[in-house]
Amino acid sequence: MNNPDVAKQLDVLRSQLNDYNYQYYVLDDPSVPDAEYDRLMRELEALEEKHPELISHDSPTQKVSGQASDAFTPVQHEVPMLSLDNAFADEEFSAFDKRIQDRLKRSWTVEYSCEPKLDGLAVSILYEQGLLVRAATRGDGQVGENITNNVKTIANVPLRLRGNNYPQRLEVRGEVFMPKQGFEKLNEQQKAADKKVFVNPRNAAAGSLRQLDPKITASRPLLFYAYSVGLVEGEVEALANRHSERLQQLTIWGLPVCKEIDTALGAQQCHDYFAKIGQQRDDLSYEIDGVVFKVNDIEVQKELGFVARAPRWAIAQKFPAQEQMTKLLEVEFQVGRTGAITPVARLDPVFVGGVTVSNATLHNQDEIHRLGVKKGDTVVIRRAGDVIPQVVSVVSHLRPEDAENIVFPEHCPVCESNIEKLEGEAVARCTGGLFCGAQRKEAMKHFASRKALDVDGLGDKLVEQLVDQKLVKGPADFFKLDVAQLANMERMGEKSASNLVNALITAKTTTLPKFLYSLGIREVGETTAANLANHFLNLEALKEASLEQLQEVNDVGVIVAQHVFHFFREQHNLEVINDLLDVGLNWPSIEAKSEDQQPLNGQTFVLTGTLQTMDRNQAKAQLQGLGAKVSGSISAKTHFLVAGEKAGSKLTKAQDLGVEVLTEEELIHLFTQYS
Ligand code: I6G
Repeated sequence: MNNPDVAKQLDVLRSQLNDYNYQYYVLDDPSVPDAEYDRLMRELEALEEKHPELISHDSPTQKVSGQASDAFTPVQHEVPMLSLDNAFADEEFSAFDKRIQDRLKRSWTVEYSCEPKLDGLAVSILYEQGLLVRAATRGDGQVGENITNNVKTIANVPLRLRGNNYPQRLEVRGEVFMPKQGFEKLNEQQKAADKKVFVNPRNAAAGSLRQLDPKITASRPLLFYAYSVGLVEGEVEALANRHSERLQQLTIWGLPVCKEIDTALGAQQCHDYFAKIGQQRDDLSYEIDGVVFKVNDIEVQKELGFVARAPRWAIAQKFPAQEQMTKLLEVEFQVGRTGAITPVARLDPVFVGGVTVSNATLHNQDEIHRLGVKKGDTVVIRRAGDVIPQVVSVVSHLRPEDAENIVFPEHCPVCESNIEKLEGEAVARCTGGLFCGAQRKEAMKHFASRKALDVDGLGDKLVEQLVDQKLVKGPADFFKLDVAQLANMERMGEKSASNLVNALITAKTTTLPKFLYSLGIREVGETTAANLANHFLNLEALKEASLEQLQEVNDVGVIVAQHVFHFFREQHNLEVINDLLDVGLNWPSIEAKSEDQQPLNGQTFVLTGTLQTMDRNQAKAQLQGLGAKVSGSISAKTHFLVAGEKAGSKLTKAQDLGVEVLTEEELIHLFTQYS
């Protein structure tokens, strides 16, 4: 091939790859699987290797190249990068809205652009004639640091703008961040490699961006969302005069913008937007710490101008902080239902994530070690959403001289049995089984809980009292309680006691899956209990099952099979079961499903990507109901892969192995066919 032909082929490949990248990152609508993208990329790399003289600066292969020669050298911002004023409540936002109206001496309903405030790092990216020529940190707002080669490696940052009507010089500003999932994965890798783990996605993003070697940045899952335009030169008229439309325009030029951005008329709609984003916060794929509201009309923005270092036309309304510092006073060791010993930090109460927190989990011994935490330390506590508060780090320079080591106990703090930690397991366990008061109490709570026997009115607090007062020793004892005994308990009266006795009578008739789940066999959750019941059909057959037979059940591997097998060989577990049958626990027998009720029997499915009309658990349950086995990983034995949106490596593997791939539509079709 002569050079003009190669140049043409390179052009085609580059433009195809740029299109795919744009569809994936900006439009959120990929048209080809990742494997196809990778294949084209390899083709481009090979061709460029043969013809290095034809490599262009904006070739997709150049994202992970470049030297760090100008890394961190100062960059003067031609238009200063300002900061934002903050509001911490709706009233403060309303006051801001009123200030705007007063200043403009007009009474009108202001239109705002509403944007989630991503918890990342502000950066400026300069495009000249459409080519990315420089990227810089915000720094002090006047002078930042050059991070061009690092920013070029960010997957969704275009090296060249799309189209041709962009201004000759265009500075785009936005946030570089690390999505939550990428952050979790990176920390797992760091842990496995005995490297430093990052405290939160923001720190991970900062650490990843400030690397002298851009290859390290390239290996980190960073993304960028544009939030405004800075310097503009030439063809200024190409820019819209509403901020929200400008953002829209940036996407047409190939720049990614956060999908949750919206506009609102007046303060009330802004309050509503803030509340809505607050509710969605935990489900967003990235961390945010508030919402930025900007007057949408650019002319009005100009009229309002700036005060000190912040614009008068924008404000950041913040959520309550999710991290706070406090003192770790003491560590207690809790014993769970399966004997797992969890160290719990008792804290000087602190207001974090919207509530007062006085306890936080330290997970296990390895975590205490990893954090290097001592009693008396000042620690950073994080509470996000409904997740149990965590100790995320130690503020080491505040360590007092009398800080004490945390000693993990060798004996159970409740029953004094030995504590054992199996090779390769992070969790240490009390070996006392149901002889341990703590394990018994937790097992009894589990038995009465909603997904198990679901006894109305038998909540955790009441179970605790009944166990503490030795009125119940095993679960069968619940059914022997009378109204007088129950009426004596705290916050109980004749009426609620009598209701509870009736609820216990009703609960005696249950189902085999619920009964199995209620026994609290290790690793046997709701789904496994249902699979065991549907496979063995009755309790006797399950009790007698061998390890091999147990492993024939959907989703039951060696470990679960061992737990089930050993459970039914422990005398005291058999006594618990017999006592329950003696007090009258019963369930209707399960009929074996006929062949045509199990049309997918013998077929193995794997689910991947995001499904639009159902969640993966629903799809899994439905497939299992039709007799299919649903596995977590692809192998030559897999019959079908159901690929939802953004299916990744599993899809590639399925294609490599020649496994049939079904779309969500085809899966739904399958369900309707058999319903
Ligand atoms: O620091 C910021 C974060 C997010 C911003 C910002 C933003 O918009 C979503 N917008 C402006 C105008 C400024 N800082 C100055």
